[in-house]
Amino acid sequence: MQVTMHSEDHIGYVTVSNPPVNAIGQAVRQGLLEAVRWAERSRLDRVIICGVGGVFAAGADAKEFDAPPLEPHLPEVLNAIDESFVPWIAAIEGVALGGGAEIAMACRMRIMAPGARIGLPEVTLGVIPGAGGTARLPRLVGLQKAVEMITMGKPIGAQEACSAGLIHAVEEDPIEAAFLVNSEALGCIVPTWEYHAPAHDPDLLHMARKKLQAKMAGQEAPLRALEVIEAGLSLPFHDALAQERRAFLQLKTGPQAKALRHIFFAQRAAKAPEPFKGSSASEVQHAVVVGGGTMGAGIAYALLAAGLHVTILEADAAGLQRAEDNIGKIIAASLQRGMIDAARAADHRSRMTLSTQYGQAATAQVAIEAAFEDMAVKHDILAKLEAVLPADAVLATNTSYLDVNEMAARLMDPSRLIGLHFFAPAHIMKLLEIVRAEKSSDRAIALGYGLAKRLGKVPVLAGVCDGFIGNRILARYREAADTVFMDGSTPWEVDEAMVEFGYAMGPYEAQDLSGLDIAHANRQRQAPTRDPNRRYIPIADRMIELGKLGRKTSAGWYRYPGGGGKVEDPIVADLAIEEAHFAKISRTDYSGQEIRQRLVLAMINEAADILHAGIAQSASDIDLVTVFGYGFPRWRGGLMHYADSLGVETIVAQLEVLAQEDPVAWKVSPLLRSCAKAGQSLAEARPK
Ligand code: 3H9
Repeated sequence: MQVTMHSEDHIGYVTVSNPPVNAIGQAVRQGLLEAVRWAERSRLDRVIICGVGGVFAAGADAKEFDAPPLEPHLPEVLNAIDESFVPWIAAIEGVALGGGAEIAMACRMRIMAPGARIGLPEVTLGVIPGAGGTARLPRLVGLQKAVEMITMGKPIGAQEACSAGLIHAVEEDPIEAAFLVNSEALGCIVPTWEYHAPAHDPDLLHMARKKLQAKMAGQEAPLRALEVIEAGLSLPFHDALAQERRAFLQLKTGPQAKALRHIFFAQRAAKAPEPFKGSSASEVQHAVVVGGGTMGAGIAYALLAAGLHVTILEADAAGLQRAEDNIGKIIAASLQRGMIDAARAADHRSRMTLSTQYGQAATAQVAIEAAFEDMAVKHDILAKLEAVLPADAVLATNTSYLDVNEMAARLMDPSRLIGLHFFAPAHIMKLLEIVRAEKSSDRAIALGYGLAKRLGKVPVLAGVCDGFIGNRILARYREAADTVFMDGSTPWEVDEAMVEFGYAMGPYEAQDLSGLDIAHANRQRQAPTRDPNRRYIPIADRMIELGKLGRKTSAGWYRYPGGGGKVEDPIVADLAIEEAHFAKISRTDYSGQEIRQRLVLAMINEAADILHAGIAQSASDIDLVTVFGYGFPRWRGGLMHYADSLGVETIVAQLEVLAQEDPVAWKVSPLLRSCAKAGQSLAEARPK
């Protein structure tokens, strides 16, 4: 039974029981409808509805969204609650999200526990509220707040909900408080559907539309939600519901909703697979981070925030000072943004030790090396760590590109080394690539997964290769961008094309942010092993000669006069013209569509090779990497999901056309070919 009911002294208690989050599927809807009839038949004074497990309800069961909707539909269930002569009170603990919030809004009264959250996050799943949210919320909180909550999808806390008029009270024990509500007072509250809709406000709606067009470009649901709210203002309540429902059903089966559901469930499925389950990471009390630069400081902060004792090792006093400053800046920024309070900041500091003495690492259960990308430096650090840490402690390297097998080979016990590849800023970015070297033990990998869980990261297992999963795809993306640039475009045209695709910024602006010197160092490292038949684009090297290293030098692919906003730089555009001239290339004009096609195909082709070689375990892992580490638009579902939406056969055909231009760069991945031949999607493909 997913909805249970009982009564005591004319008060009905209805409990939604579908753990862990009380998602509202068909059985819950049916149970609620029966509860309405039961309460009316029993002539109850009131019904108090809550959820089991300290959660009210996380919304409609998104697992049902791929199938046609089954009766009873949530809008009719909620109308029955709203229109019933027995008043319902929502006693909200944990979360009331999406359909959960819509149930609460159909109740006559809402009481929330102090730590609970309520919201309509449907747009984050590519849909809009489909059970009256766009009609009931504006009636309860006014147009401005409703537009903000529905189009941005961000839940709010109990106090804010109370101030906004969405709920009636904040109480430690909402069920007890609902029991104590005076019957007469309850009887005076007007059912939500009888409230008047707020007045139409063209200026407010215009501003909201402009904001969404800028902030959520490309995404259908937020703008659609706005249209539905607006149209609903001038319609009778039930007509407003009907037009909302039509839009919800249409979006639910559309590509963006499918893509967002895919990422939602892929993220939740990113857990330790069988041999790596049962990690001892929960026992990790003390972690070591070697190197307090930007990366090391971010990692250290993430570990501190997870409650660990953290020792940061640096080479000398200057290094220690830099580490302290870097971590201090993160703590200050977290304080400023209200993410932590002063007590928590003090607690973080109390668990942090800065030292140049490796002896301080002697009690640690895990050490993460986050030093300079130089193999000799890494060997030296890992050897020192191995000498002082307990024999069963796990060693990890945060290298972005270097060979983890080579690092392991110098250790006395290579099985204890794994890669833990964090992404900058490491305390914020969700992705964690767990790199399995040839000799990494299952136990060490399991600890990586366990640590990811404690840190709230999305773990993805990667094999050893240059750049692992993410940076290897990134290298191909940049190579394709440079080729397009040299052969006819400008960096700003390339960036614009990719922003139109859905990236927050294009490859050139992003590189300006991270610094051109890092990619340069990589190119130099790769030079001896580079395929001599592969075309090499020298423009980025010219940028280094000119001292254009990105934002840090106020000039990179763009200029940043006075450290401010970006400005196109004709000198940079001229570099491509010069290099094309030297290489005797006649340049072509690429359309935005052609640019996008080349850059995205290059990534898909490389990702297919990565999957084929077993560097990634599944297409869905690559989706997580691209979305959570590299800004691939979430609403496209990640790189491989997007590829499947294009169709593998189409991709192969398009790559074959490009291969006529350059058979080396556009050599079709064998995995793509075999999938096309077998009529298989990339989601179904597994490493060879
Ligand atoms: C909607 O409501 C539409 C309506 O307007 C109209 C209807 C007509 N469905 O995240 P967690 C699963 S749209 C199915 O790891 P947490 C999740 O997959 C919906 N399953 O826990 C996982 O399963 P597993 C609007 C769901 O504590 C387990 O629950 N609502 C759903 O970190 C635990 O989840 C939303 O968008 C769902 N709706 O976070 C809210 N939600 O154990 C979406 C969760 O097998 N949910 N699961 O891996 C969330 O934001 C978070 O899950 C929540 C808990 C904050 C609730």
